Amino acid sequence: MQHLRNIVILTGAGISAESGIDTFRSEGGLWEQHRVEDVATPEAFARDPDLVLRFYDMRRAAIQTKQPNPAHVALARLDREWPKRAGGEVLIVTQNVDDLHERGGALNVLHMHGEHLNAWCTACDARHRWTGPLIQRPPCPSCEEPALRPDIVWFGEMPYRMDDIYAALSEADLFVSIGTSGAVYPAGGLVRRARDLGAQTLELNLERSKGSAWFHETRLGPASEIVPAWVDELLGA
Ligand code: BJW
Repeated sequence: MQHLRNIVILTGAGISAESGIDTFRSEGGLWEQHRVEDVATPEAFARDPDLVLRFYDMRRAAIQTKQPNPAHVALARLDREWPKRAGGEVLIVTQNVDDLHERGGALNVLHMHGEHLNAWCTACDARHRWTGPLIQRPPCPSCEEPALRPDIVWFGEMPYRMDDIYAALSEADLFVSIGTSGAVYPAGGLVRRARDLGAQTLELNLERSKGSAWFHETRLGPASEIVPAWVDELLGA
């Protein structure tokens, strides 16, 4: 195998499941009988903004009561130690909108689907850290218009920083996917692109994902166990 330097890690809801945050496509993945696909769209927001704002207010409050688990902490350790060990870089590309990677200590985190703890002003385009509710239409701290929405990438919207993600993939020696079903694009297609560009590909998940055939290797189990074991292996512990 080629010398490993740069690692791109894609994470999904499965890495936060053992912190008590529901995944999207599990049994408990419904909210008031709505599928995520029916709430997380600009059309749903235009049709029934109170429903969508309540959904996100509830989840914004909930994630602040959750804690990072051993999988988040292990990736943070890899993020800090790998550059010293191998002279390469680690980039954690997360589909998750919680802040558990950061609270676990990770430094290089790219939130491709946005962040719960940000609000985006549709009047002046400013983004502000936001921990409270939006349902009462608070004014934007920059322009004072009551035009804040969750800073979340909804279906039909462009995920953030795709150019940076594709640039990192083109330099990657290893692409690792953790706790994602591969059901949502373009995230679900990153493994194929990474492989086409010559990276080794590894899947760590509870069960095989939709794109499982694209991975050179799959390891199955709960993230809190298999992620720390993989990081220990890589760092030679
Ligand atoms: C464990 C575990 C444990 C459990 N340990 N593992 C038809 C075909 C193809 C594409 C499309 C199509 N029609 C429309 C599209 C595009 C659309 C799309 O993909 N739709 C699909 C439904 C088909 N995508 C978009 O619209 C995106 N934008 C876009 O495409 O723009 C155009 C573009 C084109 C080309 C380049 C670039 C752009 C935007 C997608 C936005 C997604 N937003 C959401 C909601 C926001 C967050 C929120 O509200 O909270 O993001 S959807 C939701 O799904 C969320 C997640 O980030 C995302 C992915 O889910 P994830 O993380 O994979 O979770 P699950 O639940 O699916 O899987 C959990 C996994 O964990 C499972 O495998 C479990 O086994 C595992 N697990 N416990 C380890 N303990």
